[in-house]
Amino acid sequence: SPTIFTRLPLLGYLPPLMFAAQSSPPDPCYDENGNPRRCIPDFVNSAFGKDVRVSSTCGTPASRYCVVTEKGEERTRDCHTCDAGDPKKTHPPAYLTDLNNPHNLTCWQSENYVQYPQNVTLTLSLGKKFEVTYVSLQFCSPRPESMAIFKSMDYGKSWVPFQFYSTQCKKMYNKQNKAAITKQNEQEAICTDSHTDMHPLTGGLIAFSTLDGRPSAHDFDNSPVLQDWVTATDIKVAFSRLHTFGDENEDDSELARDSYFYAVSDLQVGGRCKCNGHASKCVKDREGNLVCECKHNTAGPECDRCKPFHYDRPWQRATAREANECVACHCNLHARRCRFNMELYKLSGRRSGGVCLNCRHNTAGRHCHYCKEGFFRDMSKAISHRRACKACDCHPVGAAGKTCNQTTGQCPCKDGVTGITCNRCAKGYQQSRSPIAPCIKIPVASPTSTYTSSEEPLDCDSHCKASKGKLKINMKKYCKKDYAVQVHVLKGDKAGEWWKFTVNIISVYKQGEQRIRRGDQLLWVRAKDVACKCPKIKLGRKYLLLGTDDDSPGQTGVVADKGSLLIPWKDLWGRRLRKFQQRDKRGKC
Ligand SMILES: *[C@@H]1O[C@H](CO)[C@@H](O)[C@H](O)[C@H]1NC(C)=O
Ligand SMILES: *[C@@H]1O[C@H](CO)[C@@H](O)[C@H](O)[C@H]1NC(C)=O
Ligand SMILES: *[C@@H]1O[C@H](CO)[C@@H](O)[C@H](O)[C@H]1NC(C)=O
Ligand SMILES: [Ca+2]
Repeated sequence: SPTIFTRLPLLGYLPPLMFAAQSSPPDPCYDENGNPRRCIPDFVNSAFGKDVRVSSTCGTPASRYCVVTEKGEERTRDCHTCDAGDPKKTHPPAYLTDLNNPHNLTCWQSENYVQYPQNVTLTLSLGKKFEVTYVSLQFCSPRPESMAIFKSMDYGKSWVPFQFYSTQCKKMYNKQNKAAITKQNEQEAICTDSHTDMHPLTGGLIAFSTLDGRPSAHDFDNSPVLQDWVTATDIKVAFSRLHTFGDENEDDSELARDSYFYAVSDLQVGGRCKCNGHASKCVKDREGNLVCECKHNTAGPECDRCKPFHYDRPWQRATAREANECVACHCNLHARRCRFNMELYKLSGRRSGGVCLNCRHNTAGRHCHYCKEGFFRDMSKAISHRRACKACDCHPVGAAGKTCNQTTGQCPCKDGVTGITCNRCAKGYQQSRSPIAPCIKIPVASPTSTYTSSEEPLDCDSHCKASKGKLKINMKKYCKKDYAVQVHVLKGDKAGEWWKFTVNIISVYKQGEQRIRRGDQLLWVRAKDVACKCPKIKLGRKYLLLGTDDDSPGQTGVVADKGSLLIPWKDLWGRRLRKFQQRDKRGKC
């Protein structure tokens, strides 16, 4: 059965204690080592000083009322005036929640004879969620015959009953008298007639204790049902039926009716500002709303969620054993936002579920813990450094992709390309004009080198097939070619896919379409042909060259290819070639 307190703590009107400016009290939300621990706001009378909306107040216009007092067996009436305009005779609703001085009771009072089915309601808005431990009313009139206490958790939009009082529970509220509360119905309001004792006739108390008789009350920390049950933003008291001592029918005179009203000297709602164990006090915010001063990285009017960027694990109410503080996401200083992922949290063994959003400074990953594509780790800096990730800067032509090795920064280079960004040709390679193969192997048959290197293109045999056995000269070969000259090879330069030799033309034995003059000329040979040694060409040597007219890659010059004859010069060939020349002129070719 609900407890009826005979004495209640006088709460909520203590003058604030003055702390010396320099001695700030320790934060109850953290222990002496700075570790978070559960903290709760002080237990207060949350009704104190608040406005109560009432549906009936005497005094407008001024009216007479009489107080019944008992002297032994005899009841006498003591009559007064209620006058809203006279400060000495007024009984406004403010007297419900003013300072409760037992030596000078101030009472709110209703109009006379607001009898069933009329009712009188008192509505109190707490301004935010509180965890209510008790609701008490101290009466100046006799206690009502029937009354109900309701609570709202949504600022008065909807109401649920907290408790009923009646001598006729079934009839008034359709409730069984003193029904048992079990684990299955812990959020059930019960009805009781235990307040009906008539003594004292005035000054009686009705106090409803929200947790009394509820099975999980001893384990409140672990009972979301009861945590919810005691939560309220608003409290409403409805006086449904006056106590008329059974005499309303006998004596329906004005005199009798003047004694029938409700009067209350003190309405208390004892509880704590609801902060879920994450705040030790509630304060007014900028808009003047009462809010928890949240700690443990929580936020919201009731510290009922994690504050931004602290989503590494789910929000939880603090318990006596565990503060359950919200934990910041681990983003290595590269992200300002994150979200919680339940899957990852479960996978981590319920340790960490935060996922960083919008990693900055070119980082990527759940914790912004590696460099994004196209960037690599600068190991000389911590991962949390703003410049921990450097751009790969892979060369647009030399690299095979834009992504470099995360640790070394090495870009993927195309064949023959080297350098961390793939910006150089490797040793033994030369730049080409091809974006596909920007560096090609320098022909090993380089005229400037000796023929020692065995590295030559793999397909030289087939490449050079047609030019085998061409070291002899005869009329037939002479006739097939467009030109025949004696050359002295002076110099050779690589030019892309070509070799550009400077040669001195000593003699001209045959002319093609292009006029070949004696003197210094350019001789063009494809790099591939040079690399395969067909023709085999060395600087400083003299050769007999027989070739065909071909467009040279330069503006001028002679072209030789694998089909050309390039034969080391022998002096005896001078006469033979003159003969071929004569025969040619006679049309023998
Ligand atoms: C009692 O309280 C009322 C209202 O606060 C005040 O006006 C009055 O002076 C008080 N009387 C005494 C005797 O303190
Ligand atoms: C009070 O009575 C009115 C009708 O007079 C009814 O509509 C209302 O629901 C009652 N309030 C409560 C809280 O019982
Ligand atoms: C990056 O380079 C390091 C060191 O050379 C090597 O061990 C690692 O496998 C490379 N990573 C990738 C993805 O190639
Ligand atoms: Ca009062």
